[in-house]
Amino acid sequence: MERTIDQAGKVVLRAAERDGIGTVWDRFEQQTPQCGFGEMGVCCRNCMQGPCRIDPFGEGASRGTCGATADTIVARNLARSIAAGTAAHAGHAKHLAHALLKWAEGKAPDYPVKDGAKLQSLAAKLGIDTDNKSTQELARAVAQAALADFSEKETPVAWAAVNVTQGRLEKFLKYGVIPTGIDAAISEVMHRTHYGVDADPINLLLGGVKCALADFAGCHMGTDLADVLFGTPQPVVSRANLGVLKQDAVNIALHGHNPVLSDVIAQMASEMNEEAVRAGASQGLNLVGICCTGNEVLSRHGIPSATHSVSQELALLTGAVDAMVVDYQCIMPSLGNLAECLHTRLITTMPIAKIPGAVHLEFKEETARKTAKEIVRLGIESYKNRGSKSVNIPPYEETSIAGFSTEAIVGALALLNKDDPLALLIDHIVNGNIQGVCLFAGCNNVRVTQDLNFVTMAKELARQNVLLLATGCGAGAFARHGLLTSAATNEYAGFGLKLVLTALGEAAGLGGPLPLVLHMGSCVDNSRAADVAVAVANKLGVDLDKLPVVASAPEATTEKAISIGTWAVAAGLPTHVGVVPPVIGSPAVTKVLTEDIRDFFGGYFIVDTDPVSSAAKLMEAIQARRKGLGL
Ligand code: SF4
Ligand code: MSK
Repeated sequence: MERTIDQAGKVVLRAAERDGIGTVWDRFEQQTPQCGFGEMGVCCRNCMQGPCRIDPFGEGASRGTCGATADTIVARNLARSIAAGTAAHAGHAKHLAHALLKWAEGKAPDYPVKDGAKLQSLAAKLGIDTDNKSTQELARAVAQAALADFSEKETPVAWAAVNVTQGRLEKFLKYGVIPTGIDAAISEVMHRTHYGVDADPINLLLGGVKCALADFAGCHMGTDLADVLFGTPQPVVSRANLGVLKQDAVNIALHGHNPVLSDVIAQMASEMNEEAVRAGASQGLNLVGICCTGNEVLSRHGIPSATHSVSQELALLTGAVDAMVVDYQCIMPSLGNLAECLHTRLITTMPIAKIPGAVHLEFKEETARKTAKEIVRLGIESYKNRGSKSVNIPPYEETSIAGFSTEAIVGALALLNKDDPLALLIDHIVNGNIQGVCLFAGCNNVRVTQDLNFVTMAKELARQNVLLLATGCGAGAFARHGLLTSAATNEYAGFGLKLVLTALGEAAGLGGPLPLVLHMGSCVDNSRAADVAVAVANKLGVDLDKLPVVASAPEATTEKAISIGTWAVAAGLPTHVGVVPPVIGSPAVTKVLTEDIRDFFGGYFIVDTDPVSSAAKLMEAIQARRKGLGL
């Protein structure tokens, strides 16, 4: 299997092979063949009588030592994955809530509210009285409301309840899946999957859905609070791929997730450029992004993205990265070894995420700018150590237009219909210029030729006039292949889609269409796509499960992707996954996820590893929804 279709990645991989340096792809090969029990989800380690494994072919054990069946074990494992994904998104959101609260209390002066209008509208949405309140008072009230959403309470998690349609909320209440605390939902999953608690697979799956809705709340809170603190993204033109690294610059890669760290470093960069030049870097300081941190700083500062997800090691292997600064999530431990072999300083910053081989510089909101300065200085020092060592920067980079927040999309629509922006989108869906909407999300996965599924599916769907949105490392895949550009719209969009994107792009002064794929941000920013769908549903007076809107994670990897996929299904969307998740050891659970769950929520999983037939299945789902609406 080819490792990647990305030209830049191929160049660095060839060099790594020549030099005998192993990467994620080599380590994956060493792992194969992987354990079939694990792959099918029928291995249980939830107590010390285990590990137990069920023979899915009926020739060996059909129950674990305690009597758990394959159905119970698969459902328990899935619920635990959702809880882990939720914990990650929720941890990210909680971190932002603390930063906002500390600023409101005068303890973190480096985090002034940047988008006061968003703070106002967010407070109003949460039912907080905004009259005669200063920005500090409102910030404190919103941060307290956010933190209150984590523990168990009598009422639903606010960020889940206020961000869905009334119909969805009623459905969630009916099935008992509305969470009453984000952390409480995570802890409930850990409790019910402990030895000897919940054994009913359907009940366990509903517990997983409840936790996934806590994940939705965490994602939405993460987006909202980041916008309040750092500004709501607006379209920005930048570049993407390893070619954005510069030979004669101090290259500092920002990797991980939370803008609490990366945005402050981005704010400091211009102040420290001279220092880099004085250290001998004629091109000064060059910040680049990796993974979702890359998406955050791209959307708000136009900082170019070097790479994402499965190819993160390749950035270091260019030899041009002087420092890589990380916070948490999706950071491969292998970066520590690589950094030790190169001149690169890998800098960890969070007490919960230390990596052997890295230097740890703890980042605290109270002293954010000071620590950011120290971090950048480490990068400058490291550049001096690079000396005359040769670098291998592949000459590949693409233009990428990002920053399509919900507000930016509505703003673009308002250029053509200022009184009723959404009506324009709905008209084009009704007249068929836009057949439907597909949100691409999630990571790259070493099991899939990097970017192949994303790119193939996007081209297939665009040709059939599907409006494409993207977040996370998926958006990065599109960036690497030039699909976040007007040129891509001209080349790949069907007639109707091109018509709409051209009218919008020209009204926005782009001199051409909007990009083929609208980059909405990082993985928490899937909430932005949900907001667009909820607004359209409310305007049409139908629930989300009636809309011709689908989602896809064609190269999913992380537990976060599992939680997002689950809330997308609960929101009523047909949701494609291009990697077989570890559930097929239970035909019953597999059937619930791909068929029966539709009777509960309207959404369902489509699992297909072939990008062409996957696109066809999503198109089929879109057509069925259109038919249901009488279109
Ligand atoms: Fe085995 Fe049951 Fe323990 Fe799981 S919980 S390891 S199935 S005995
Ligand atoms: S970083 S969760 S590899 S999208 Fe959000 Fe990328 Fe997936 Fe991590």
